[in-house]
Amino acid sequence: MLQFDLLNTDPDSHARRGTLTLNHGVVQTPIFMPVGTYGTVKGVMPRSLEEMGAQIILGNTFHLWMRPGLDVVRHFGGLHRFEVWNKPILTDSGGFQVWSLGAMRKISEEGVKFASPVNGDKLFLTPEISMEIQTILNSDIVMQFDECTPYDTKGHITTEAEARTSMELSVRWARRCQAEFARLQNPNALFGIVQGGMFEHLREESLAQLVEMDFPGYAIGGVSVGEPKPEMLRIMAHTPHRLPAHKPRYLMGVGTPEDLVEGVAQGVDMFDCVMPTRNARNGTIFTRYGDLKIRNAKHRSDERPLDETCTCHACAGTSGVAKGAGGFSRAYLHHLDRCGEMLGPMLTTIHNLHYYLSLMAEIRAALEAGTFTEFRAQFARDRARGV
Ligand code: PRF
Ligand code: ZN
Repeated sequence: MLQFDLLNTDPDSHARRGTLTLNHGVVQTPIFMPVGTYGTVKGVMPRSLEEMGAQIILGNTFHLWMRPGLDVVRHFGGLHRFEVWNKPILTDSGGFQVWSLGAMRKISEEGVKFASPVNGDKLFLTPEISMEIQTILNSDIVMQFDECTPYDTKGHITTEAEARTSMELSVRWARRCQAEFARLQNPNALFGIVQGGMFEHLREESLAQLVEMDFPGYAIGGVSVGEPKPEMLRIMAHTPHRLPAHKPRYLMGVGTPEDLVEGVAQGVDMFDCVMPTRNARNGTIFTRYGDLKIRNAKHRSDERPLDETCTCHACAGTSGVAKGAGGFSRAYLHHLDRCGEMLGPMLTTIHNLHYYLSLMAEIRAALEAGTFTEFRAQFARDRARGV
């Protein structure tokens, strides 16, 4: 089940404010979805995710198929109870993850053959198997099995002919996914994924064929795969607003705070990216006033929080002792990082996710108030100010 209601649209851009009703709850859009590849958003407890306003999180078909395996997830009646997250879950199909394996795979019409990165076993993933796995996971949003067309392969930039062959395979796989999803009587929602590389006319062909199949929602794949930024922005400006207005649009694997604001302006409703979580673990912090690297020695004795306007556990404090005394200082987070203490990445992950989720909440508020244009200008000024 999936219902998408548009609350309002911005007259000066393609931005929309909506609600997405799924089997495990309602999601306010535009939304950012934290990534929980192995059934956990690394280092963050589900209750913290809820406290910071997460409404839907991701899981990965491929990883969960490897570990813990389908028998365990089936035993728990799906991923929600296993990972103790009762709100909506979206799972990626495995197409992108197999693509990330690089050399150890062979793609045919039928599917993808590859060696298990866990134990070397020979594995075969097909559109049908991806649908079976995602049905067992009981994800609220199931993604079609696709081939993510690379931007380049070892320096060879994908040609139009190669992008077409890949896009057409993804369309045929979309058809097989749709048939299998129906055969399995999956009660959730299946999204098609637009491919076509950096070629606008191929994107339009992909989109037209997927729209004909009448999916309840659509994703834009094959961006943020190593292409130069202007190329990504060109596809972001081209594809989203051409998708059906009354259905949700999901831009896969994007991006920076600037990319999210631009994506919303181009008509995107949903985003996911490892950037806030992965970068947090590497000590890169996103804030309203720009980004900072906590490893830098200049933070050694800096008493300020990461972001003075942030209300997250790291910046505003949570314990009785810290209350009123403010949150954790940059100096303390720098110290945790230098010592390799696990509280370091836990706090920076909470902060980065809180920032991304608050940014989306501010975008939604601006769309409701009819002030999205002003919001964009203020956002750009703030981010340029410096931390
Ligand atoms: N396809 C799938 N998952 C994805 C992508 C894709 O093209 C991308 C591209 N940025 C991220 N995740 N199935
Ligand atoms: Zn914070």
